[in-house]
Amino acid sequence: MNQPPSVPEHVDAVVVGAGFSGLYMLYRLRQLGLSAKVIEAADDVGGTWYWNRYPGARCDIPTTDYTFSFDPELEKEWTWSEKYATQPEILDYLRFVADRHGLRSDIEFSTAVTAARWDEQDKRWELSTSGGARISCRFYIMATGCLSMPKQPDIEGADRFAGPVYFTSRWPHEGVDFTGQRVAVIGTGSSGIQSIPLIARQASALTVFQRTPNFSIPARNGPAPADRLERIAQDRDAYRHDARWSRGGVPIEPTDVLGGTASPEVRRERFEAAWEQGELFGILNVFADQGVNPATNELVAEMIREKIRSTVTDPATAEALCPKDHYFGTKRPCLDTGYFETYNLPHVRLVDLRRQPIVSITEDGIETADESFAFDAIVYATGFDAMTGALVAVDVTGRDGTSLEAKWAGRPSTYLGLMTTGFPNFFMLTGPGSPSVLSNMAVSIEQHVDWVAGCLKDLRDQGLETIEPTAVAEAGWNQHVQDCAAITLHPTANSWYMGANVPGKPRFFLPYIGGVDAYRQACDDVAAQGYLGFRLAGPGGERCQDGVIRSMQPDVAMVLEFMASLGLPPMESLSAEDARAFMAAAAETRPPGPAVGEITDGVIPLPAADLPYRLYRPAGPAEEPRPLVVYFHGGGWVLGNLDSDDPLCRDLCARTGAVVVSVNYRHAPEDRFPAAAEDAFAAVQWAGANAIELGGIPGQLAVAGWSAGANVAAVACQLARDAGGPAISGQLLICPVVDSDMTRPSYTENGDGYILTTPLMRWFWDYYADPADRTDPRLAPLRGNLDGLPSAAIVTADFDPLRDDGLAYARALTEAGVPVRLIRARGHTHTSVTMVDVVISSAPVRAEMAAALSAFFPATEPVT
Ligand code: N01
Repeated sequence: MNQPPSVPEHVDAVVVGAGFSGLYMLYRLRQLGLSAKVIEAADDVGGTWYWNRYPGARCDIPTTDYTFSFDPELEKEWTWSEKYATQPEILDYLRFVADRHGLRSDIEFSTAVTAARWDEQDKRWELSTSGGARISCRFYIMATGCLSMPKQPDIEGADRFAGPVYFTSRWPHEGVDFTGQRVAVIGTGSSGIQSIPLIARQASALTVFQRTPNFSIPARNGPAPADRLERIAQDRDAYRHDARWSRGGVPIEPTDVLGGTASPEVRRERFEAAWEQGELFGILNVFADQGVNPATNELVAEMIREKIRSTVTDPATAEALCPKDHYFGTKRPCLDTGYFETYNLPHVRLVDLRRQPIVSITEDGIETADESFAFDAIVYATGFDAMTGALVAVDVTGRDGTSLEAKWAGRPSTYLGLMTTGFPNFFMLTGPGSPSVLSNMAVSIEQHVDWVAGCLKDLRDQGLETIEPTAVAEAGWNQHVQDCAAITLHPTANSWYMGANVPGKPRFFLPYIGGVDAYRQACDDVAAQGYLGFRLAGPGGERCQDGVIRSMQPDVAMVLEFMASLGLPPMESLSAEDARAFMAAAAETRPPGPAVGEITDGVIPLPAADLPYRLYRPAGPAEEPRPLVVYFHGGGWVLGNLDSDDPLCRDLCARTGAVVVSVNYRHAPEDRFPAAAEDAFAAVQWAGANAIELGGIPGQLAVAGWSAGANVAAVACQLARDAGGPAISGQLLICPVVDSDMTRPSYTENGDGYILTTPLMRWFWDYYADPADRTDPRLAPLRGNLDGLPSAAIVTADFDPLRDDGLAYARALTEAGVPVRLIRARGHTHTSVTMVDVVISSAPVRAEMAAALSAFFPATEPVT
């Protein structure tokens, strides 16, 4: 073995990998005038397209889109021959790009980087290569691809087979002739599904070992689609721009058709159109909610299963090929050419490993629980250690002597999928936490390379040498990546997106699912904000503007964007009447909330006024008494009624199993302070006195409310204590108003843009109460006597002007000795916590509210 030379070669940047990303990175580094070297393990360029040469290998994004856009001349000179080009053609393309830009001279082939160590003294990376060389560089850039580290066979006896063994991901360059052979293929992901029909053409007998059936649609390959070619020809720049600002990196119009509300005809029509089109983003866009709503997802899934059943003639084989254990799209769907038809051939057999698992690979074949099979060759199409495998394969040691592998042992952690704390000047192209594999890789690669190149230029221009994310920024981004995934069905699947295909790998959703467009915006925002969340240092000084680039829940952001797009006048510019009419119209269009056992309306007869109420009884025997919750709706003492908070009341009822009585108290301006407060207390007294008639358990009475409803609920608790009853078990205060002091920071930080605004709060106050009354504890319960109040659960939302009201009340109650459970609605607004079945990310917050309510009644079990 070569001894490492004592003096390392010095360059500005080393790029590992000469695939799509490495080639473009080199091009941009040269443009910046930086010295750069690419280290590539293969003996040619191509990356994934160099290695994956199995029969039938193609891309699954139309090649018109799966292409570089940085060089318009390149686009003129290269024409793709097919809609989905084959692996040899894509490899030729990458060779063409490398030659056209003279990139090869800076690429060292047949060499791997084996170790990389950050030298804190010199602020440089020192790399060791398989050839024994040492290279010192300022910037170390991994362009190693997301699906480049083959998963090792995890099957008993895998090394025992005496015949030839092939991996789709490391296919022999000279090809394989299976003519007349008995062949086994293990694995039915994209690689298996693409290669099986072609292997079947040669093999005398082909046996496919399937552990999980996969969704696949016909690719309908052929000439590049004429409409797309025309759009590109007409205005290439506009087309590429649209791709960059699309959700997936291919310009398509996202549908707003929901599966549940579309007619059967529309459903069928949309599905068949996507089926005919044969494109990944088409079949993922049949319905707007198929990625988040199980019922809608099942509509698409079942239509695909119907296609499988109508294609495969043997019903048992067809059924075994129908995916049923994961939602459509949560594992990468495949595009195929004659895959399901292949099972109609007499020499092709499917072995369902769920029914007869592999016991062992043997010397001459495969033994399952039921049978022994003899084979001449075995093909493994068993996938990759995706997204992290290639990164941790190199022994990368960061600033504190920590290895990347050790840092990521619990889970991969990145800022923007580009960098990771503790590893200065170390960039990952399309790393975990970026859209990467969920997008058109060509678009995502260019975006990453452009961002890194822009960053390196900014560093140089500002006399800075190092860049590294902060722990705060990185944790915030990791959280955002998981928040985006959590509102989808993706985390439910045992997919390689989740790291679930590799035994022992931590289970985390690896790519960023918020969209190429949203992601690009986040990266641009980070740079525009002086590299928010990065620590930068060098002769030009040291600076760090720490922070989190996205802390709002993604579906909350979507709702706000939608609201902004409507261009509505501010609520406070309307009359109370018009504002009520608007609220009523908005309530018409939202989902109803969960079903409950029974809903009845009634009237509470009070001396001052009859108050309408709505009673929600949970499912179960009507005669069985339940805890009782008196609920007060939100609306600033001006708006709201029994309908306005109906979904929330259903949700609380269904989750807690309590009887919920929602009371419509009197409103301003018709009835100003203290009408609402007095009504609330009177309603609680009435409920306490009529608990049995209402189906409640005497002595198990809680109050709850949202916003101004939480205000009157809190006031009712104080009045009940002063009056010596009724006994209240607990108070659930959701984003409460507790004080008239509007100088707390949240009124400024969150004063505008989150539906409830500071001006709107003023409008509410002015309608409800004279300034002279606003320190009265029946209006500002924070100013009241807090001793001896019932236990409280207080919900505060991060993006709520009232956030600090809730926090102040929680603090004050605690100081007064009242048990308080603080529920932080992370990333939420004042309204989003109540948006049942609209804002999916608010469901866990409501689950916590329900748990807190249930805990007020120790004898009852929460309904799960
Ligand atoms: O790998 P996979 P792939 N015993 O992980 C099975 C991209 N790609 O190479 O699902 C038995 O998807 C495993 O079963 P299960 C594309 O993004 C794109 O096919 O884990 N079976 C599964 O069926 C794709 O998603 C293109 O239960 C075992 C299969 O092997 C990604 O690469 C083409 C097993 C692996 O499927 C990976 O695709 C090719 C075991 N021990 C790839 N271990 C296109 O552009 C694993 N399996 C079209």
